[in-house]
Amino acid sequence: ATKKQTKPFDLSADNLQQRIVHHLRSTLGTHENKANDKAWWNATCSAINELVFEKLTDTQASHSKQDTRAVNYLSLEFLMGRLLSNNLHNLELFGEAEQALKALGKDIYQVCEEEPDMALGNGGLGRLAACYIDSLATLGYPAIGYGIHYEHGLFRQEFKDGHQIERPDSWREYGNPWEICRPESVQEVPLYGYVESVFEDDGSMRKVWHAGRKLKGVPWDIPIVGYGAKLVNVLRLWESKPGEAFDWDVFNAGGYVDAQSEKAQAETVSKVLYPNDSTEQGKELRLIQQYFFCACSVKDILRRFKRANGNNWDVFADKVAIQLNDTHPAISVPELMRILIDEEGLTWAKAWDVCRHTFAYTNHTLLPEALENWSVSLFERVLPRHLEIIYEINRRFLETEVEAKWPGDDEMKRKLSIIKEDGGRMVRMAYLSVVSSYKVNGVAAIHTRLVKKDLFPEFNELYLEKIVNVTNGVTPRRWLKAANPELSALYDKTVGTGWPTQLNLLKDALPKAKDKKFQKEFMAIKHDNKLRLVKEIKALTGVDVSADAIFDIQIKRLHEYKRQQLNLLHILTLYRRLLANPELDMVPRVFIFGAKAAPGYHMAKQIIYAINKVADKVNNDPRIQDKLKVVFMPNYRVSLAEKLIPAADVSEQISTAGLEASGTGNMKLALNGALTIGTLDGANIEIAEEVGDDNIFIFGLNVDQVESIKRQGYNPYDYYYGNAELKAVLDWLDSDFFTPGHPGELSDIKRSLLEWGDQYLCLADYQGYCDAHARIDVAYRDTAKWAEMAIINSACMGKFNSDRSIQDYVDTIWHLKACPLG
Ligand code: 26M
Repeated sequence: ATKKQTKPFDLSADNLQQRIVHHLRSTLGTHENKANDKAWWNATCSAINELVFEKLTDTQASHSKQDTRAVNYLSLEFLMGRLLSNNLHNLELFGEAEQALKALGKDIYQVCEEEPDMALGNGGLGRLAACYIDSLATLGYPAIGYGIHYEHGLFRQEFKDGHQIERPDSWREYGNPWEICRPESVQEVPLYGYVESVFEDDGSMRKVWHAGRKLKGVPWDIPIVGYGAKLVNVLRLWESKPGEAFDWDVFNAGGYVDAQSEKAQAETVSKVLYPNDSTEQGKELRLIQQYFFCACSVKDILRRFKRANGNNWDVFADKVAIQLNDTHPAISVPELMRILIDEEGLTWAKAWDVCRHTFAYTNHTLLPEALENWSVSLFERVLPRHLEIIYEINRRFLETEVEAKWPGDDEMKRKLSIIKEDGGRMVRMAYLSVVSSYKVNGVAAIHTRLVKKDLFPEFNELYLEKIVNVTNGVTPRRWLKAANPELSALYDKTVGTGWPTQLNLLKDALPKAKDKKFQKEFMAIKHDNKLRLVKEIKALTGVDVSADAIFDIQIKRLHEYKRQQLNLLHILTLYRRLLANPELDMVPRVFIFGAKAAPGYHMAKQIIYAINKVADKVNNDPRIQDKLKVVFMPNYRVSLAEKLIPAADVSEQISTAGLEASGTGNMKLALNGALTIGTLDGANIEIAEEVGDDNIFIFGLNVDQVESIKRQGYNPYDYYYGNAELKAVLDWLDSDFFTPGHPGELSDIKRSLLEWGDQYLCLADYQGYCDAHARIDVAYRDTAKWAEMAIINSACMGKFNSDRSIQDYVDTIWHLKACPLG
């Protein structure tokens, strides 16, 4: 373990106890005798912030002294979850804090429960960003995360009669102890207006953008404590405010009310996180949101660069790497070009050279509907100068690079143009990102292969070596140490305490996978975690479940390609079999779901409704003797994941092959000893390589088979008429069995799987999926064998440490030097 700092802080439990009491009284104005749990949480945060903020200052001083390359991780999403428990673990103060609070009559776990999740993200992409900034700090790399200080994170989900209802999330309603406002680093952001060409005396021409409006970006810093507290980086989140000038003018003209509405408009820009449902509505605001955040971040990066290096642009790319987390921040490319050319006076060639050595882009999805295209007319209105710059980037790209590679090939120019011409002119943000970046990466081996082969085949030919793979990872600090303290203690005892950074050390437990005593300990911990979840399930849904059943868990955003509906078809199959034969010999199963549907995604909401309706029936049917339970946990989020994952026996990773870029929940579940039932998709493939084919339940079509079946012309009716059980469960959905008095309420699901063509091949994979579940039923009965497999899964997850991912980024893309505090 790392040596703890001894001065100037006394980090004993006694001292921490005094600090907590001090903050309770002086910071929060309350007292031990009347403080509620929220106040105790606040006081505990403030107490450890004394240490965190000091280390933050030290880190910043040391970085500006060393001035090596830093990475700027630009992401519209950071799904941080709660910070107290994680910060305590990373400071190695969790035990001391537990003791201090205990002495004050408080349970630390209960105090931690008071913290609202920072839900500034949709799902995988946002949570990955959170794991990566944890790893960057842990490894001691200079890094800043840039994002938006949304007033409302992802909506809170409630169920009403089984339907999803969205409620606003107000994570900062009662303040947030972790953030520091930095008014000294406010940035101004122009929007709208027109571009003027100014001719100089020497005959040259420059462009001046006269903005129609100005916003102000106010930065809020959140300290990111690395494990072992070797350094503290920051996550800088921008809040939008009205620009400095306007409200006075309008106010003086007697327009106080108008000023208020313009203020409200400006504040709208950072008001709410967009749920990823790719609808047309709200497009303009989303573009402004992206530009606002990119403009603030790029200016902040330039300010720091100039402070250290003046106008020595030759070294810019040696000091600055900018990682684009998907195409959402891609407007920062034309923004940097604009500043370098229009404001700093660089030539196009020089500015472009700087950009091409600065930006790198991560692709997170192949789904065509998720690829960002902005209408040219919208761009022209909101960002006229940026559109000109994009045209020029495109012109030079087509006329030099494409022309050199495919001389005279106009079809190729049309195909690769950053501007899509047919069906409404659009800016293709993915093409802009590929052309402007020096590296492009996919997030799992198979995903990267498909990015090269299907998404950007011509770019891959044009730019050899540009597209690389960096397989995703997850932070073991949050997803094992903090979320599963009992299993962590068992590993400490078995392999030593180095595993939270050296996750490969878990392999040292492999020789014990067959050891009866170790198996018992491992499975007893699983059982304890399941018992805790049983209580949570009862509290949140009212459903009674038994910890002796198999806990089979599917937790992820709701999307047809992730195939929660396939899981449902299998549940219906089991239910039918049980009704036909109540004495059926099966290990009791609890199917647990957690998933939010994008508010505008009709079919996703239908699937939630169907699962809830089936759950109602199954859970209240005395005929099946509790052999089957179905639970849909409302409001799935990071803090709920931390309770579900340690209690899982089976991990559902059942996307149509080729469509889940990586998945990261699959890694967290296996790390906590769940066995995967999954397709050969995303990181499942690499998980199978690590644990071995005997320790994972793989089923279904692989990527090549999906491709060939689609080529031949897939017909779901072949499977419907060819499989009596499948036909029966689909017809069942069409009846009013699950929605008494309302026949047809669940018919859309059946229609999507038959009439509408079953785009995600659920019916093709149905039998294989049921067979894999039957294998699970058999395997679970051999308790020793199951324990052995669970241990192997957990112990073989070393590769999926996000520290390994970050080291891959450093080695192949960023080339940073670690600068831990002395
Ligand atoms: C689009 C338009 C408007 C608002 C939001 C969006 C949008 C936001 C996020 C679209 C897609 C978004 O995310 C894609 C995503 O989360 N991809 C996931 O990334 C994970 C981390 O790499 C992978 O593990 C998942 O497989 C992949 O689905």
